[in-house]
Amino acid sequence: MSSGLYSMNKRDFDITFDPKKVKPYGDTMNDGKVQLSFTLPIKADETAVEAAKLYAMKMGIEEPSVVHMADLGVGYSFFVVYGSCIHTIDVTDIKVAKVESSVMSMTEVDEYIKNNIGRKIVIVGASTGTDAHTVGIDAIMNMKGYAGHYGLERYEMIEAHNLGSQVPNEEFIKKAVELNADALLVSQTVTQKNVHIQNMTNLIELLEAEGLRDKLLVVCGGPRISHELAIELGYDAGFGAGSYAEDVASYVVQEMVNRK
Ligand code: B12
Repeated sequence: MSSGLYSMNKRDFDITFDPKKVKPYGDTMNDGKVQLSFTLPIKADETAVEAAKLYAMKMGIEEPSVVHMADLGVGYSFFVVYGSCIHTIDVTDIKVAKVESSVMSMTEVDEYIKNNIGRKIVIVGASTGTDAHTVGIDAIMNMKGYAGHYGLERYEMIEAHNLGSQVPNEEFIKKAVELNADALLVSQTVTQKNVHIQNMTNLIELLEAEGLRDKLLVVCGGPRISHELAIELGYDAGFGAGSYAEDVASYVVQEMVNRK
């Protein structure tokens, strides 16, 4: 009799990982267990519990149980639902557009600039449009950095200018010209009603109209930003959640040298 997690035996489906049919993992392989939360615009009572289960079933959750319901007032209720998801995915066929540069440390980036560019580079960043979220752009630019990764202001060979939040695109461009920027960093957090798409597109259009687009590297970042979206919107690169200053610094300096 065979034993062990990866052995093939009569309980195969329960224990065998198949990259073409991946399901969430709860406490056994392929049990499909997920926990999700959502709000329904109905008052919190027994009917609402049934409504939440019904909705979960429509999302492909088998045997849903409402493990938490909270009355949000004025006819809204919040749910946490637990159950088994029936859907599977094939992970062998996934293609992800990603930034093509090798990540260097802060010291390596400074050395790379000295050896390959020979002058300080200028990076201007902001959270633009109506976006008031500053923590993301600060994480990338501020001297003290984020999660143990120093921000661009700390780099010896980078002159970093953080303009803060709610910076209109016109003002951002004006400042970039004044400072003779090599790269612009745009942070976008709020994506409600695709406001980030309009704002990010507007920046590219303004840069193109002023004949500046090809003279600058334009990079964006934020929790809902992907490299794929960035390219689609006319940016050079995009960085999502969990990026650090050295990721974007490495990209910018290598790309500047590639384009020389
Ligand atoms: C703090 C916060 C606020 C604060 C912001 C204060 C400040 N000074 O920044 C305040 C209270 C002002 C606020 C307001 C609002 N907020 Co708010 N906020 C948050 C919260 C709790 C944390 C965001 C944060 O600081 N994250 C930490 C940083 C470090 O992470 P990050 O931004 O992802 O940054 C990393 C990467 O994305 C990347 N990155 C980010 N930018 C860039 C740029 C470049 C160039 C690069 C390379 C990388 C990069 O690097 C960073 C480090 O790894 C989130 C919820 C959450 N828990 O995430 C909601 C959240 C972002 N807010 C949200 C909303 C809806 C709002 C409001 C519209 C609410 C309202 N109805 O008024 C307003 C919008 C105001 C405005 N005009 O922008 C939503 C956004 C939903 C969406 N996707 O649209 C969230 C997700 C909450 C939610 N679940 O609904 N918010």
